[in-house]
Amino acid sequence: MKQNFKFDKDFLWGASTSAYQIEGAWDFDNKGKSVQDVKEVFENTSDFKVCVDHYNRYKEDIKLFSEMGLKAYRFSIAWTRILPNGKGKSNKKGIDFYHRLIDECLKYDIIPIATMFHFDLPYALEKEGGWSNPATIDAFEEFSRIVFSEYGEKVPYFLSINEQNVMILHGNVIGTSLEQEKQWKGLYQQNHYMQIAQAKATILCHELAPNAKIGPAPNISPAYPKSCSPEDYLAAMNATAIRNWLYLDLSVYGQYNFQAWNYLKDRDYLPHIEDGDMELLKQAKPDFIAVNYYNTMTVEENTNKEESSGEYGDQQIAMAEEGYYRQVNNPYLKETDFGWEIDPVGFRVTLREVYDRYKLPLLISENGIGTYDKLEEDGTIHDEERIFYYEQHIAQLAKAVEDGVPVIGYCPWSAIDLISTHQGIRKRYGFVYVNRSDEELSDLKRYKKDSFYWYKELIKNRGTF
Ligand code: BGP
Repeated sequence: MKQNFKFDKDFLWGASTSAYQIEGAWDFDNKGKSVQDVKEVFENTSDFKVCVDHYNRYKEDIKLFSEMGLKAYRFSIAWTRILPNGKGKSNKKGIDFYHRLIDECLKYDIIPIATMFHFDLPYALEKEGGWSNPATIDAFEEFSRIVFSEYGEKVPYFLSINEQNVMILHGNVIGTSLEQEKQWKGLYQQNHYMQIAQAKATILCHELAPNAKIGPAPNISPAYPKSCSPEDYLAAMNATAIRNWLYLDLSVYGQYNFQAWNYLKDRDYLPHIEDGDMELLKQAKPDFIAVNYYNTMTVEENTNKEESSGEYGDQQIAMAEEGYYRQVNNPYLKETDFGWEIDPVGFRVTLREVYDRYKLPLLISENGIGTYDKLEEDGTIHDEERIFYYEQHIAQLAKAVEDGVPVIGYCPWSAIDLISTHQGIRKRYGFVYVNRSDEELSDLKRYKKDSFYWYKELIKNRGTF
């Protein structure tokens, strides 16, 4: 396979991680507990207490990223390191850690891209109602104020909230909906509050860190109709409105997508909206959209009353909605070992569709494949499946750029092995292998996978291969 299109010199070839999946040191240096620290992990998977110990080994890791040639590193800031209780007294040790991390990136000319909230709500706030309590909006504003005043001069790109749509639709799997909200109506209220919090942070960023840019980071999956029947096409429209545009229309245009709104109304899930909320949402103008892309959906008409998301807690949530859509497998697509459909062309489709709707520059904040990697006796890891996956996706990314989509950068998931949201460390994503398993911490030694050398070469050649 060949890819001849040369990306712009300034294109941000990067890689991503998130605090609770990589840092460990869950109770070091006054860090407060987050919902991720208290959640019950799935059977036979690691908890998030040590992860790959990046908190203590960030220097070694960033050195490796620099050796790989990364131009950008997307990480997340743990709210509970900055404000252990989610609000109130701040923690100097936590604030200093991210200064050190950012400075270490800058030392190697790696551009820091910071996500402000990546699934790790402070547990102290969760106990007071979490995102169901509007006071969490004020806490997020307080946290944002510290983030922008501390790091706003050094960090050129902030991502406000990671995958808000996944937190609403699959919060039971990633552990973001714990005790508080088990009902759809309540979840859509949370969604509204989170959007308000995000809008406030966006406005604040422009005020306090005028040189920085900020954008939301949803997970976008376009929907294909299973057949060319008009009913299936309509089902695809319903599915994308409910899964994607509900969120992005609020973040970018400050308005509820009318198709999603009709669904919320029909199901009696409409949120309560305070006076002034919609004006505030409109006032907040993101500078770009960060897109996490893994796969697409394929859907068909659904007239079966039995097939709906129903009660919260069912793992099938959002897979089917009677009267709207039913998700089905796509026979044209292969799957990863973990059952995720692989759709490189869908990546190009996604980028075109998102840009067409919102006309904002895009930053790919996640894309990648979870595999069972094997450390060989001689310290090598032959992850050709990952290389093949990236080749196919980068080729489509190049086509999207050629189509005219302005893409600022590509930060695949993940820079280094870390703990998956719910499938442990056996599901590896990194360019760097970390010697540990779900059962044993071992020595946590780092090894370069074949994909590490491959990505290095690709970056050097500005995306050609
Ligand atoms: C995204 C999340 C990441 C990450 C990735 C892979 O949804 O933003 O935190 O983990 O997906 O998913 P998983 O870890 O479930 O394999």
